[in-house]
Amino acid sequence: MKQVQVSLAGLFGLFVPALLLAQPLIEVHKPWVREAPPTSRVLAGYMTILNTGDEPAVITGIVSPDFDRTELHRTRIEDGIATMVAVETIKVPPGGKALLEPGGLHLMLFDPKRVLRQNDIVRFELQYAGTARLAVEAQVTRDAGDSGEHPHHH
Ligand SMILES: [Cu+2]
Repeated sequence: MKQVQVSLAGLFGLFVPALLLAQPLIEVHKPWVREAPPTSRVLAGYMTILNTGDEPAVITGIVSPDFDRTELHRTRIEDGIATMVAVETIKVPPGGKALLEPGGLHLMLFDPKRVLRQNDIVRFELQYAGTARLAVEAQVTRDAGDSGEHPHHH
């Protein structure tokens, strides 16, 4: 009897911390949206997504009040021609990062609900791990260097 109780306590001791760590921890660095002509119906967004947690993070998309529709895209170059394909998810391993940058992964932002000019702020929520969301503010700028930020190394 005594041995059973001890082993149950041992099980709980392992199980409870695992539950507490189950949520991935996501950070977004240098979010920006490329400035486009006022008549443009589609814009591109970029950022670095860091997973500082112990669990893999699966990014499933964004929701934004500033656009009718958004997708996750990847640019591919085949035979010297760049094409874009939609991707369902972006997976970020524990301790790893995903780079959303020109020529690679990016947010595709369709039908802006207002004219977005340089230095305007675009708001969106990054969706990951099923129901988790992270609020992000991205500056509209000509290129990443315009934001005056540099990558942080820790
Ligand atoms: Cu695209």
